[in-house]
Amino acid sequence: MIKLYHCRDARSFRCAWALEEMGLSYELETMPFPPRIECPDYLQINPIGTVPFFVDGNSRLTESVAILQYIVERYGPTSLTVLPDEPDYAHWLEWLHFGEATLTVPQAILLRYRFLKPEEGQLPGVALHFEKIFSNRLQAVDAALTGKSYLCSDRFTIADISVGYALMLSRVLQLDKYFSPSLQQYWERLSSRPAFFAAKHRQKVSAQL
Ligand SMILES: N[C@@H](CCC(=O)N[C@@H](CS)C(=O)NCC(=O)O)C(=O)O
Repeated sequence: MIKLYHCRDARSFRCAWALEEMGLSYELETMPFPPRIECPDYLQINPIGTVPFFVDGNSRLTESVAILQYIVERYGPTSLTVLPDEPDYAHWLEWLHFGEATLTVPQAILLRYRFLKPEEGQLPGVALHFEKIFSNRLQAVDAALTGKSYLCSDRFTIADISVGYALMLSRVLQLDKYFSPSLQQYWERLSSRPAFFAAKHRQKVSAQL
């Protein structure tokens, strides 16, 4: 049985969303954030204290995008992946990793220095700097979507989950003011998927256990 350690709306949401898209059964453990402080026993499970932590038999992963790749490759075939012999393969790999490395990392820094730290630890200048970096990078997503419903291969794939999570976090961080009308439509397209709703519902139920 797959087990996913999670915190509400953290990067582990990407993994829950993909598991729901694939229709796989899994156990979800939703912990208060940040787990390494709120659940010190969690460090016995994942010494770096982050979520996601994903367990499937002897396989253990802590990187949300690696987990997306694991899920589609281990449990496919599925249209959620793009194969090396498809024309959009390189483009797909780029967006898959862009979602975390290029979009979510500046968001996480902004979150830390604008919202999470106690007030005396906040660094408004650093947060603003990363807000500008993020809004600039968002324009690349907008450009890639010109004339398209999804980022790659004319279909929904895990690249959309990777980037879609950054759009979801943008709303929490009040960065959705940078969404163009077409980016807003893309976000609405992604977030109206039944699997997106199912993952949201699972995390809500799991947090109450
Ligand atoms: N690159 C990793 C980042 C994992 C990560 O930093 N997760 C955050 C939550 S979104 C976390 O656990 N932060 C808690 C902490 O650093 O203590 C991924 O994509 O999964």
